[in-house]
Parts: sequence; C-alpha cells; structure tokens
Amino acid sequence: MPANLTPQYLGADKRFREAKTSEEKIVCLQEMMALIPKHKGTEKMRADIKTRLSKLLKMKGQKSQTRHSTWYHFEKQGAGQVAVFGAPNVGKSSIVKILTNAQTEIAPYPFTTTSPIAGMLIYEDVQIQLIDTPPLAEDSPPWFFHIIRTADSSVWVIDASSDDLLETTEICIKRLKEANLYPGSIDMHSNLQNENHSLEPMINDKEREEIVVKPIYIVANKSDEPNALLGLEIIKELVPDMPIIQVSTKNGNGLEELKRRIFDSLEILRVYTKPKGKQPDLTDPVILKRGSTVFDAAKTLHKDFAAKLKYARLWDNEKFSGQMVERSHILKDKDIIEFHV
Ligand SMILES: Nc1nc2c(ncn2[C@@H]2O[C@H](COP(=O)(O)OP(=O)(O)O)[C@@H](O)[C@H]2O)c(=O)[nH]1
Ligand SMILES: [Mg+2]
Repeated sequence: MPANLTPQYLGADKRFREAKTSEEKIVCLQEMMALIPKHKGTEKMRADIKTRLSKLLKMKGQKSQTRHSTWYHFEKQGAGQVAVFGAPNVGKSSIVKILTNAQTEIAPYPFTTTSPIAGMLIYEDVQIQLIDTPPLAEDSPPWFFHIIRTADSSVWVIDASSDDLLETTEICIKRLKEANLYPGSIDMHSNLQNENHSLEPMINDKEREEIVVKPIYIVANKSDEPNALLGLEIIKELVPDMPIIQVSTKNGNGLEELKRRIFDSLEILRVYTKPKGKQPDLTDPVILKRGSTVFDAAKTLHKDFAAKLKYARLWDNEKFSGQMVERSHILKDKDIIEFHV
C-alpha cells in the first residue's frame, strides 16, 4: 500500500536527517509523528518513528510520558488548533486571553510569556484551541516552530503602533523562512493545492516542496493607537501576500471579525444531523473538512452506517428543504442532514 507522504512530512523527515543534536532530532521525529498520514500503509514507518523517538528520549533521560510538557506539543482539542505568534510585546497574550478562557499573563514588557499556553475560543457552536506562544525572536527554540507547524493554522500578531515594526517584522520573516514556514497565506495555500501556483520569485522549486503550507493571517493589533495606520502601510509592503485583520484588544475593534477569520482559516464546515421525523440537534455539529460529502459525514458517525447509507435528505438556508441527495453530494457549512440506510 502506498504511504502517500505529504510534502510537509517529507520536509520534517529531511530536517530530521540533517539534525545535529538529539534535541533537534526529537523535535523533528515528533513533527513526523504528527504529520504522517495515519493508515495501514504507514504502520511500519510510524512504529519506526516511535522507536527512534523513545530511544532518543531515553538517552536524554526523559520518559516518553513527560515529553508533551517538556516539548510543548499540545494535543489537539476542539475543531482545530491555531497558533498565535509574533514579536515580543505585540499583544499575543492579550488576544488569546480576550478570545478564550486561558490564564495567560499580560505585561507591558517583552518575554512575559515563557511557555506556550492553550485556551478554547468559542465561535458560535464550535470550540477552537488557541495557543499563546513566547515571542518569535532570533533565538526561538525548535519547539516553537514545531507548534506553528503542527497547528492547523496560525495567526501572526504584529503591533501596528510599534516604532520597531520594520525591524521586528524582518526578524520574524527571516526566522519563519529558515523554518520553512513562510509564505503560507490562505491564497497560497489553495494555489499550492491546485498546483497552479505562482509563488516565484519568492521561493524556488526545492523550497516549495518543504514549505509547510498552512494558512497564516496577520493580525495588526493596537489599532487604537494613533500611529497604527502608518504601521499598517509598512506591514502591507513587507508582507503583501497575507490577509491583514486590524484589531485592538483595548477597544474591542475587529475581534468579532478575527474570530470569524480564525474559524475560516481552519477550512472546516459544520453539519447537523437529524433523526427521521424529529428536529435536528443544533447544539452538537459534526465537524468536517471543507469539500466533504454526505458519505464522509456518515463515516464520522459510524463506519458500518456509512456502508449501509442509501441517500440523505438535506436542509439548508437556500434551496434545500428536505430534498433527497446522493452520498457524493458535497456539503456546506450549517447543512442539516437526515440519513437513510
Ligand atoms: N494600546 C494597546 N495596547 C495593547 C493592546 N493589546 C495589548 N496591549 C498592551 O501591550 C502590552 C503587551 O501585551 P501582551 O499581551 O503581554 O503581549 P505579548 O508579549 O505579545 O503576549 C501590554 O501592556 C498590553 O496591555 C491594544 O490593542 N492596544
Ligand atoms: Mg505573551
């Protein structure tokens, strides 16, 4: 059975082979474990990665059980995981705190956040895990990039009012490029997937293979400050290819929009299931990747159920009000389905 390895996985594998220290190797193996497609064809490879990982951890005197806290790998929770990163003091913790229940520390000086902290953002009826991170700087450790790489998408926070905006953004771009995490905007993400891309002259063929294509939004924070408009112009020039959202945690400007964009960046949809002859359960959506079909939705409920599925009836806010649809019908966000087996 073919392994169908993704370019993201192959990038991690290459970094592993080039890694010099056991610390780097551990991070790469953990990334490989997170990125490897999980099916029968990769079973042996996964076992092999696990063995190598536990050997290295043992050598470092660490038990496998403690690796999550030591290496800051967050188990995904909710509908998706979004890393919030950026230069020091830009308002990352303020954003995570205002959007979630995370007990993260905020202070008017840099490097307050020394280890990443997770919190849950509630967007309508979906929970999304946000990860507040220590600052992106020259000396950010490998696990920092591991968090961005393994998250489903990320938010790059900048302080639009900062006098050092140019300098700090250039450092961020440099470090992200070194970690093969740049560029990765929504548009490029879909372009790359269509293989119809025109990323040149920013990256060459070799680099493209390794780039971890994850949506990244720029969040221009502190838009309440008088010089924020100037900062916005600077950012548009420095990173012309990424969508920018202006926000302020001080006056609340843009935060609702930010929540919606975070949801959007996950490229997911919600469907509600409805028992025959009853009202749909609108409190507990089934979360699926965009492009999923009626059959995919049935599969998330039960494998056997999907196999027996004959058709479904569909309701939406536009043209469907209980019409029959095939198993291959592509679903939209907020569709209501009634399965018939
Ligand atoms: N004016 C203004 N200040 C903010 C805003 N958001 C955060 N701050 C301030 O910026 C400083 C750094 O915030 P913090 O969230 O700790 O930044 P982090 O280091 O990126 O996590 C604190 O003094 C915050 O009060 C904002 O929207 N407007
Ligand atoms: Mg912080």
